[in-house]
Amino acid sequence: MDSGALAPLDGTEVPDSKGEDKGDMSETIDLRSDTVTKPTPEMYRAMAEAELGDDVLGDDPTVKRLEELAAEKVGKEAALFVPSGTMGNLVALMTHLRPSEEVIVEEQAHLYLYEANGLTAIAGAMPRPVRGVRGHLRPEHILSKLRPDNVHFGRPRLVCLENTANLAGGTCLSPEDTQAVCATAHAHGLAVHLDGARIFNAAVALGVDVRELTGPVDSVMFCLSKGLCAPVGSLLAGPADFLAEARRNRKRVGGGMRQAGILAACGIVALTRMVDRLAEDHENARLLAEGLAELPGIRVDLDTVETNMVWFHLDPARMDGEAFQQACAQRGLLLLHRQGGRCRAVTHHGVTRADIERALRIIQRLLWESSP
Ligand code: TLP
Repeated sequence: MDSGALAPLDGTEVPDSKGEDKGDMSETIDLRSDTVTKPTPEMYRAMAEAELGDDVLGDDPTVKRLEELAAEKVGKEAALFVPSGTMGNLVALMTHLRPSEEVIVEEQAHLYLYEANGLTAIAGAMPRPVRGVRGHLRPEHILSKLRPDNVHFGRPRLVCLENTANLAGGTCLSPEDTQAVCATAHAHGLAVHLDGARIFNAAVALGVDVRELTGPVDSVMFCLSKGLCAPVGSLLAGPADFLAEARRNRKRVGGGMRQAGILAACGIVALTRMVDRLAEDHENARLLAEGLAELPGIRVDLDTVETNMVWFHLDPARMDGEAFQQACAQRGLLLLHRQGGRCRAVTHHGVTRADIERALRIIQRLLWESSP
């Protein structure tokens, strides 16, 4: 990184704000999530030109093209366009499980903690959470949750993976580890669903074809509306008979859309044009993480910064997390404080290297001003 961007603070220096972090709010830097990305100009053109039909009647050619393209990209027989990642996961759970069956899931998984309990409330499943390694399940975690067949127990049916693992820092699960955990699950009669909301970030970071990460799983959900910049939409992919049933479950939860080709058109641009550039987001996240690691009162585990997320810890003795989030926002920097000083910043298409350098200056100055 540019060494001038962030001079070390020894407690006596006043960081050079160059005016950017005081009053110039013309450009807000939004690091709350990659979900804030807007459609690209090419997407707007694709929307305007999309051929449309009623997709619930099977008539929308653009949705069909997107579903075929998506299935091919992740190496599955079929795919289904759904409005959100949450619905994609929910429909997958409804299709894999009957009520009361058990799901082995990492204890910080998004579909366990951040999807309003659709897992239990709608799919009727029983979660069996287990702490993994940097957000990922290994074969031994699956084995630790298996119990002998007994009238007292529900039946284990499904393992859920998440790649990248959001709450663990955006960490990747490698092809080898995916293979190993799926082999163990399958050997014990369990299916595997992958929440691959950011699976293309993982593929780009690991330098592998995404099929190496999706091949071993039975179903995969991935999002178009995060780093890939589409305004709306996710895909659920898997075997054709599974997808036929999933289509019925999507209808059941109100996810049948009509002229959805207008959205699918953006999805086609997302999948064909926006994947390779994710590497830029990963570089910016690294720059941010390394800069933050130099600041007093902030801890970052640099080993977890593998993709476009930076989770960091702000020492509450230095500054309260909520106050930090608000003060950053007042200076034109949006990021998220979760709890207890745990904060998240996510890089994406709308954020440049210069934005990251400015973000670091804003935080540096804020911490300097709040120092005792
Ligand atoms: N995650 C959002 C928030 O819900 C936290 C974000 O800003 O990161 N799986 C994973 C791993 C996700 O991170 C998300 C969204 C989803 C599923 C759900 O996708 P959507 O928002 O499309 O329902």
